This record gives sequence, C-alpha cells and structure tokens, in this order.
Amino acid sequence: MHKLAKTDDCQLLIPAHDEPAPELSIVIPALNEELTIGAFLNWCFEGIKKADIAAEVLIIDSSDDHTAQIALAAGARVLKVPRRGLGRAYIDALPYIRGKYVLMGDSDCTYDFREIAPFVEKFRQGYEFIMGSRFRGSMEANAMPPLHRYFGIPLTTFIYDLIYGQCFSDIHCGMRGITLDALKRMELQAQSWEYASEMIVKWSLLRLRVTEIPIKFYKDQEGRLSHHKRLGFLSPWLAGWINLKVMLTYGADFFLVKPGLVIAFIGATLMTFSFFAKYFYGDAYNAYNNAYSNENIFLLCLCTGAFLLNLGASFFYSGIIAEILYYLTDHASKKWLKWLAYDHSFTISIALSLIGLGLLVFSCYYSMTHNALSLYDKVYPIITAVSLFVLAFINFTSTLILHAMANMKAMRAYRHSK
Ligand SMILES: Nc1nc2c(ncn2[C@@H]2O[C@H](COP(=O)(O)OP(=O)(O)OP(=O)(O)O)[C@@H](O)[C@H]2O)c(=O)[nH]1
Ligand SMILES: [Mg+2]
Repeated sequence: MHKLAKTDDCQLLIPAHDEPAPELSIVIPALNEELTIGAFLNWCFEGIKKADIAAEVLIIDSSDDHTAQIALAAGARVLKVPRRGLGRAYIDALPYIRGKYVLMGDSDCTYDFREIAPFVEKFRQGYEFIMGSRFRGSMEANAMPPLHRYFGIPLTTFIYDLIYGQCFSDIHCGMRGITLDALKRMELQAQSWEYASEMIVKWSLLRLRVTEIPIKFYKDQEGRLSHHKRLGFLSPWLAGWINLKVMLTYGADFFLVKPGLVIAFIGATLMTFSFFAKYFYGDAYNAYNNAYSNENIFLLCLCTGAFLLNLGASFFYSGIIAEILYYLTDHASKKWLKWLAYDHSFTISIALSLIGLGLLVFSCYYSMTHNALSLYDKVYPIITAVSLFVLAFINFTSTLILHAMANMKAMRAYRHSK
C-alpha cells in the first residue's frame, strides 16, 4: 500500500492490487460506513467483472471509524478528505479520478453496484450523463420513507421537469454515471446534498447526451442508520430545500425569459387596444353613458399596459443576462447576441425614442390647438411616450450589459484554455 498526497488536506491511499489504467472509476463518498463498506466493495468488484471493464473504486472517506482500512484491504483506493459535506467530497475527488467514465453512488449497499453493466453499455453508446431511476426500476419494501417516495421526490422531480422541460423520473437518485470530461466541465460548486440537483441542472446547461436507466434500490441494512436520521428529522427537509434552491437559481429561462415575453406581450396588447379603442368605442358608448367613464377605463388600461410592457421587458432582459452568466456553454451567448446584436438593438431603441418624441410633439400641438380636451386626450400620448422611452432605455442598457458580459465570459474561457 502506498500513500500519495496531491493537496494539503487530502491524502490518497492505494491498495496492494491497483488497476493501472482504469476506463471506469466508481467514485463513492463514505462517512462512517464500516458496517457496509466491505459488502459494498464486493458488490462493486462483482459488477466490474460482469461488465468486463478495467475499473477502479475510489472511496472519498471522511470517516473516523474503520471505513478506510476496510476499503483499502478490499482493493479500493481511498482518498482521505476532511469532513465537509457530500458535494465537497466529489469536488475534492476530481483531481484523483482516472477513468474516463465515472459512476457515483452511496457506500451503504442501497444501490446495486453488482448491476453496473447497463451504465457501461450506455457510456459506450456515447451517453455522457446517465441517471439511475429507482421509480422506473424496483424498490425493496421500506427502502424509502413514504414521505420521500410519494411526496418529496415526485414533487421536486415534477418541478424540475416543468422548469427545464425534461421527463426524468427520479432526479435525486444517487446512482448516476457521467464522463470525466463532462464532470470537469460542470465545475460543481455545491458543498452538500445539493450537488445532486446542481448536476441535473448543469447537464442541460452543458447540453450533454443524457439518458435514464432503471435500477434496483434496497433498504438500509440492519443496524445502519441513514445520515439523515443521524442528523435529525429536519435533515431531509433541509436537503429538499437546498436542492430546490439550486433548481430555481438556474431556472432563469422558465422564471424570467418566457414570463417576461408573455407579460410584455399582454402589456403591448393592452396599450394598443386602449390607444385606439377610444376612437372605435368611445362615442357610441358615451351616447348613452357617462361621458367620461369609458375614457377612464381606457386610461386605466393604458397605464396598466405601459406598466406590464416595461415589467415584462425587465424580466426578459434580466433572464437573458442570468442565462449568459449561468450557461456553461456559449450557446446562450451566441443565441442572444445574434438576436440582440448591437446594430439591431440600437436601431430599435432609437426608433422607440423617436416614436415617443413624435407623440410628445403631437400632444403639445394638439393641446395648443384644441379646447376642452378630456383627461384621456391630454395624457395618453404622454404615458405612451414615457413608456416607449423607458423601453428604449431598458433595451439599450441591457444590450450593453449583455455584450460586456459575453465578452468577459469569452475572455475568461480563452484565458482558461491557455
Ligand atoms: N466523504 C463524505 N461522505 C459523506 C458525507 N456525508 C455523507 N456521506 C456519504 O455519502 C453517501 C450518501 O449519504 P447521504 O445521502 O447523506 O445519506 P444516507 O445515509 O444515504 O441517507 P438516505 O439518503 O436517507 O439514504 C453515504 O455513503 C455516506 O456515507 C460527507 O460529509 N463526506
Ligand atoms: Mg443512502
């Protein structure tokens, strides 16, 4: 057995029989799992043999029991890391992974690592991210608390699928495969359980080739207490919430871009309607109603429309900026820079400002040449003009920020590649 230190606070222990050139790395965090780690590693080596692949098992160990010694004796590499959370364990392990395919999971014998062949097959077919699904596979009785099985996991999976337009069935499944290249490109930041959601959000931002396969899920072995139970009853709720936060953080397209477009469209329609409606309906209505009631409604519609138009535009542009910041490929930058190219965007802003200016001039002229104007006649050109100025301004400044950010991102990527 050798010791090999790569960073100050991590230490790699290598077993006597070490695979020299693994194609697959089974990378598993462990925190005080001496009860199950031996059996788990037997499962792994059985699975590796059946899948007929050169593989290593790398245990990322933060235990203070005998987990590391047992794992090493059973033939796994052990990376000793300080106890800093599940996500952090994977981040720490990244420089030590040698296989081009990576399989993740828990060391508690709940995921069946004797059945890794389907993952290997999918990797070889070119998939870069392979999610296990306990719901499409099988679950032993009592393997999952009913609260998780019928509420927590289906609900968060539904929310994820809705936001990201996917059809996964089990986004919290810990058994998942990813290519090393994709894992590096993901640049995971999560320190705790939310790494699971960060991965599932980022694969779509990276546009990886993804698939889902059914897996078996077993209940905890007699005597083993799940980490959530060890941490108290609030632990699964906390895990659910931090996972949900990650999904919302990266959901700019769902929360801002699309709603922004819809809100702006409603606002523009309302404004156009109220702008012209007076001439179509005003007189007929006034003939048998209070002379001003109709105009007041149109005025209210105009103000609401102006507000919605600019609110929608603000949603839309902040969504685009968030997308450029979060997307890990240059796909979003390219798309939006094409749509909001400097020249187009500035021409639009100038056109909107000129229309606004024209309306103001018209309004002054109309007020000077006509007597006894209604409130609507006096203010509707001004409200429309002001909202067009604001829209032109939002469009102009957002285009500047957008291009500055895209340039900054491209520069960073260039420096990174050197
Ligand atoms: N290295 C390391 N491993 C951890 C840490 N926390 C949990 N683990 C391991 O990560 C795997 C998954 O753990 P958890 O999801 O926290 O909990 P669990 O006990 O499997 O609980 P359930 O999710 O209810 O099944 C287990 O193999 C743990 O031993 C940690 O801070 N560091
Ligand atoms: Mg578990």
